[in-house]
Amino acid sequence: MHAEGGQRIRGEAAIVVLTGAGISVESGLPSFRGAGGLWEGWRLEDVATPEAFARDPITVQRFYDQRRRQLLGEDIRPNAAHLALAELERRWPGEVLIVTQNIDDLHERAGTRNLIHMHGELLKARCTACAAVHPWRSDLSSSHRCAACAGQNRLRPHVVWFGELPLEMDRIYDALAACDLFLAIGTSGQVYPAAGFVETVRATGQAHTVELNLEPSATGSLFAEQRHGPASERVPRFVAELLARSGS
Ligand code: BJW
Repeated sequence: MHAEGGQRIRGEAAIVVLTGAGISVESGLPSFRGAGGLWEGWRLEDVATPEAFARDPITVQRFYDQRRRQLLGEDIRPNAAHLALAELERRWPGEVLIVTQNIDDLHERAGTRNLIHMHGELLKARCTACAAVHPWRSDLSSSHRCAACAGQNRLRPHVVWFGELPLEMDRIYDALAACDLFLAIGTSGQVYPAAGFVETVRATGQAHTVELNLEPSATGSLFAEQRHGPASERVPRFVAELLARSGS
């Protein structure tokens, strides 16, 4: 760990970890941007905005149906990076909060408990009439009814599209203001407000900031420390260093 920031990180330190699509790539789920990314073959405006859903709900539902089926496939499981973060939460004496932009459930499957899905969850559906949120593991269609209000053709994926407010922002900003270590893992730094978290943390002047990503992200230069390489290698190594430091 970088000497300057690392020295401040003791066992009681509060840690906030932001994760993005890159942490799930080695589990078999594609990231959004770049070659082979999810947006290849789809136009962002056609699948990830409320306007797109209003205009063409069938196409949007199909995009999320495909991803839900993929996520529930037998070959998809948490990788060493998800497991290392769950171990960090179990063993670290201070507070550890994972804030994920991902809508998959791989952090939960790895055993993480203190978790915020700021962009929602693929395995849930939300009623556009009464706002009830339901667990959902199958395809979504206009024939489904909301179990709470019985409205038909009202269910949408429980995800946050462009132009919508991410979830639990008050809790996230409170945690960012109070943390001693901020880690960003597998995110391109192109989507706000998550891309701005590193600046929020730096404004407090307290926390050490670390980026763990395959390559430098759009906001990489704002971090005090950067380590590049695949998450399944970088994250377990970083967590092992932290745990060794705390004596846990
Ligand atoms: C690896 C790896 C490996 C690969 N190991 N690493 C102009 C300026 C600023 C903001 C705006 C603006 N115009 C509009 C906005 C706001 C807009 C925005 O940011 N737009 C940008 C495009 C400019 N944001 C919003 O609208 C948000 N809402 C909002 O701002 O509300 C107002 C507000 C105000 C104040 C406070 C709070 C709110 C909502 C954003 C919703 C984003 N939704 C999506 C879809 C969710 C559902 C779904 O999954 O389909 O969220 S878009 C998509 O991008 C998804 C992701 O969560 C998000 C971020 O992507 P991520 O995770 O970074 O993935 P990638 O693919 O981009 O990067 C992966 C990285 O991993 C890469 O760097 C790889 O190198 C790396 N990698 N393999 C380690 N093995």
